[in-house]
Amino acid sequence: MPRPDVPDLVERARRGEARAVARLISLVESGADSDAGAADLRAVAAALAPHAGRAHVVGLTGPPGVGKSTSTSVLVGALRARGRRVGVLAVDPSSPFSGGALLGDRVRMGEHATDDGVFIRSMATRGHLGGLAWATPQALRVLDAAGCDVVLVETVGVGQSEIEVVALADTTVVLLAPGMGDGVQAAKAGILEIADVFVVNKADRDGAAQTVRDLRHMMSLDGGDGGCGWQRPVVPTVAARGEGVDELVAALDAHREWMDAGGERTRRRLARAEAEIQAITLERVRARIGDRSGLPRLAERVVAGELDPYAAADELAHSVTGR
Ligand SMILES: Nc1nc2c(ncn2[C@@H]2O[C@H](COP(=O)(O)OP(=O)(O)O)[C@@H](O)[C@H]2O)c(=O)[nH]1
Ligand SMILES: [Mg+2]
Repeated sequence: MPRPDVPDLVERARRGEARAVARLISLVESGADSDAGAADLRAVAAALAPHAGRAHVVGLTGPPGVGKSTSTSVLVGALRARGRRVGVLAVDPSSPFSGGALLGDRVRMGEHATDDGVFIRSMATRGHLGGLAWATPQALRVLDAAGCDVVLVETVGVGQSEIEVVALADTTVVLLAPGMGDGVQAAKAGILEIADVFVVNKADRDGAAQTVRDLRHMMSLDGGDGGCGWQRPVVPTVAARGEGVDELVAALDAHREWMDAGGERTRRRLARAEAEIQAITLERVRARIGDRSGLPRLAERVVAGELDPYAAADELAHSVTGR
């Protein structure tokens, strides 16, 4: 297969050409598949570097079924109505598919499919450990460079992905619904700390008002801001009917303004870049250990009592870094 002309693709993506955007995201997704894929990924990363950093990246997380996809879809509508260009990344670490959309999401997003101010993409990890960690930031850069004002990242709120969405987003929205992941459960799951904005979706259901009160009470106990100066709002919504979406957009805009005013957005981006560099480096070290280190021989010497594991680690580190 001929190698893609990456600078040309980036140029076309910057003009908003949907096919070029899709192709670039495919390239970063397949970066782990082969040496050629890795070379393309690096070429894309290099070509995008000067063009990213403008979009407001909003992560939406929460338990399955809480209404993340529905909320994402109504947010797209509300943001488009304000004239903003919107990107959507649906990130599902458990999905066996890649490149294609999750069917439900595609159906719901159908109304936006013909709007050239919207780019929608589903991503999966294909079981690659840490796959999300490197592919998703690059996909975000593609959407950013393509002129998206806002990029919405929907992540299944289970296990590590909650943490990963924080590493990706400028603003993290945690969705809860009455009867599933109420305030107390959420506190146990450690989901409260990561939120910049809370949404209590399914506000048409019994118990929603109580969940909103519980959360607001919890926020008031720690001053609401975890000492950082941002009062974390709790927004009730009925995403299925589009209710509360204007309040949610207002909360997202307010958070972005607060971040820009105090330098928080830059701090978060620096932390994110550090995490990304670290992930890439660790991945590289791991690959070298697998490829051509003397690990099996070192293990034999540890088992034989000739070497302790710390000394063995020193030798291994020396052999993989060349220092
Ligand atoms: N009653 C009610 N149902 C909703 C609301 N928002 C979404 N749903 C429904 O909840 C189900 C799960 O929604 P979905 O957006 O797929 O959740 P996700 O798994 O978090 O992405 C769907 O059947 C939605 O139609 C809401 O505000 N009220
Ligand atoms: Mg969903």
